Amino acid sequence: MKTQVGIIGGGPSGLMLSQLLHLKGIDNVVLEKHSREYVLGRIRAGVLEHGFAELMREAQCGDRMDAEGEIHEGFYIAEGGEKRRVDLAGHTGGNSVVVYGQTELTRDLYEAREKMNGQVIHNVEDVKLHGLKSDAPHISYRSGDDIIRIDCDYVIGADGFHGVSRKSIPSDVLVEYEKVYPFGWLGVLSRTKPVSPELIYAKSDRGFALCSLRSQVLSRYYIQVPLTDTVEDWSDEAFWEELKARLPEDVAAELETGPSIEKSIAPLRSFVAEPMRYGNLFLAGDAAHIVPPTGARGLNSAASDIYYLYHALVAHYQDGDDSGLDGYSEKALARIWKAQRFSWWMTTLLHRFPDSIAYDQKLQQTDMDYLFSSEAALTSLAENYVGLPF
Ligand code: RFL
Ligand code: PHB
Repeated sequence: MKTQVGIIGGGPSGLMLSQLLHLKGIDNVVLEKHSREYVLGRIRAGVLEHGFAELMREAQCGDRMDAEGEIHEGFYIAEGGEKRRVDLAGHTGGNSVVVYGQTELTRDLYEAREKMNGQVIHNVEDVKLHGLKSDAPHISYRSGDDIIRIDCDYVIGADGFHGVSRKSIPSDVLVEYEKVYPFGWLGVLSRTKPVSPELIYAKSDRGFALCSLRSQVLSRYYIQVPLTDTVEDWSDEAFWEELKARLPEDVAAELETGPSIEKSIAPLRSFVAEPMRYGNLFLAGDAAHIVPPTGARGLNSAASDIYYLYHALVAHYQDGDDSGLDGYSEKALARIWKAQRFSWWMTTLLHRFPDSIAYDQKLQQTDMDYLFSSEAALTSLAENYVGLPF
């Protein structure tokens, strides 16, 4: 098989790039390790920044998002029994975020790929990358007993944190920066009315909690838990009790509880791999960087990678201009590190750190007091949360 761009990974990054390139007449193939049902079963992001939403529209996949997604112009930070609103629109000249689940947008991207007869091959095994430093790289994978070879001009590694692409870069070339946090998030999805029309990020002595939503009938809640906890340790009842204990009393009193439809634990990690290009391999999304979910930056960081790659590949194929490809890693990393800084900051502001000393706690409290006493600090939070320009 031969194509122009071989994309590894059928998550949001890979599918979005595939769709955008196809619309510009650039031939590509997506290789995905799992089935479509499996990919759609993973409950992840809920908040999309404006730039991501724009990219969905450019990919001609924005109709359902625009009809069913909710525009949020603010969110709350709760602490010490009260909640205070962060006015995103007011601090960013009218900017906002869209609440629309990753599951839904991935479904939209799959459907768009299908409609255009895009090539998305599922359940591929043993994906290997070859000749990345040459002008003629190829990808191989196993399907049953057959080894299939795909020759391409470029390989895009959009196969998430555990994928094979990043690992194909020699260790003397790749530099990895990593910070692992001493806790995770236990998330519950439930068919209940969300406790608040806007998200609530709650800091409490018992640990962090987040009230989020997918729609007015579907809620998504998280609580910070020790890394040693497992999903089996948390019955639905125990989860709801702990969540209530971390929220202001008036919010807890309004909380509608019900059976969980999904329950999972995600460890919190910050990670960046540099460079994001090796020969004709380009990394994008979680394959190159991870943030703790506190600032809702993960998927949104993937969006800027895809935006830069898309424009760079179009410039290459349409105008013979390689400056975008040559500058990709540096340009993408500049924005990535800003998202890293913001996610680290928001995580540090809101979580309970088991090893923190009294001095750290004083600083954390001062950071919070400063935030709500300074228009400049609130503006900084707001402009990062809605997304810095691409
Ligand atoms: P993905 O989604 O991990 O997709 C990678 C795909 O590659 C496949 N794959 C392979 N395919 C072929 N060969 C191989 N060897 C392969 N190895 C892996 C995988 O099966 C998979 O389908 O990466 P992508 O596309 O870069 O997308 C990144 C996002 O998924 C991620 O950044 C976000 O979900 C992060 N995130 C959030 N981001 C936001 O912007 N806003 C949020 O509100 C938000 N909330 C979250 C989140 C992530 C969470 N978890 C569970 C980590 C909430 C949570 C709880
Ligand atoms: C979610 O709804 O899953 C969500 C929302 C905001 C975050 C993280 C996760 O910061």
